[in-house]
Amino acid sequence: MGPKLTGPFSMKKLLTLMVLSFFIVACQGPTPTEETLEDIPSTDFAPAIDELLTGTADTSRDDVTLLSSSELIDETSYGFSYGAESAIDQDLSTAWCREANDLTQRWGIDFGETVLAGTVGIQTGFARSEDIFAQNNRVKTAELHFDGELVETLEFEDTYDMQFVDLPDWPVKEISLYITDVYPGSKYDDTCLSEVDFWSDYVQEKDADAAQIYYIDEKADEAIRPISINNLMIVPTDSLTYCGSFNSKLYTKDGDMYQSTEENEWGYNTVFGQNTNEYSTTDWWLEGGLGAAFTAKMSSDVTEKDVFTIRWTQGKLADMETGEREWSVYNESTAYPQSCDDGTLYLSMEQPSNDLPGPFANFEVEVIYEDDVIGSTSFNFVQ
Ligand SMILES: [Ca+2]
Repeated sequence: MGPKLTGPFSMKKLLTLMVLSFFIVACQGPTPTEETLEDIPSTDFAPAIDELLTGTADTSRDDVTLLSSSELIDETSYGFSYGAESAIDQDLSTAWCREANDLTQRWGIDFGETVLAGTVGIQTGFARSEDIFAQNNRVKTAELHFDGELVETLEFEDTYDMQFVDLPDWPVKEISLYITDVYPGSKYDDTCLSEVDFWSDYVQEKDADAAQIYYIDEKADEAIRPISINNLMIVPTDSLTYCGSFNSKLYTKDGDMYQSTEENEWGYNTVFGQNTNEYSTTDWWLEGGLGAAFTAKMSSDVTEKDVFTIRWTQGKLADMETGEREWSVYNESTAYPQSCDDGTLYLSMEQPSNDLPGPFANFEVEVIYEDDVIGSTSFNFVQ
């Protein structure tokens, strides 16, 4: 049985076996048992440092030092991190991304000890999804450096699959990749590396499918995604027809529908929200408490699996003189986007029918994704 270089105990075994070899050659004596070998002090036979190599699997991801020439700054409010550590977190949705004007384009790792690096699995772009991958640059060629010396130039295929490279079988403490060419993104000029993985089982087994399955099963649901919504509106339920479209000539009153007029019998015009915190005066009239629905067109990054929370708030008129209102949340519900024939996604939900606020109540709807309010709209009555 050969030494398996997987930990301190194995190291001991390695030493043990080296000692064993020495004795077999030098002494021609009987083969010692494992128990007697354990008693032999190893200090007399200390091997050179390079003979104490461990595989990178013995080196914790937490103990390595990462090096990068630059890191893209996230200028959105979504919370992306493009740091070098995003390339070793077993998560295809995160990536090290260099600044666009970075000419060095280096990502490196210092293991803190001399190792045999074995196989590395590289996801050559921003791999949160295949679409995002294609929209951003993918690494085409990169110089591989061992401890500051050029080893070879790696050439990658333009594929979403994780690609595997058998690294040279010699001791190394610090490995760097210098990106020298890319396949251009269809939409963006960002160059990213989602993974440079020395550790995972699927890397050792060179199994790109397993890498993908691990991502989908363990990480994809938690991925930060740039979810946004537009055309967020509150409309009368009766007017809502299909996938966010509605009949703009109808309004509701006492459960009946009417053709809209510029001014209803009480002299109210309707105001309802369109986009966040914006209002537009239209022909609509919506009786407080009856059949309000909201509808929102979702960004292309949303899927039917995304879960949103819809929070309805009412602001009852507390003081007719001052117009002061009392705001309170009266419902929160879970909602999923619906897929429409034209390929778009819509999110819509009718106002819950219980505990309806009466006339002269304002409404507000907030759309919440992973605890963040990502959009809101409201309507009120104007006298
Ligand atoms: Ca990652």
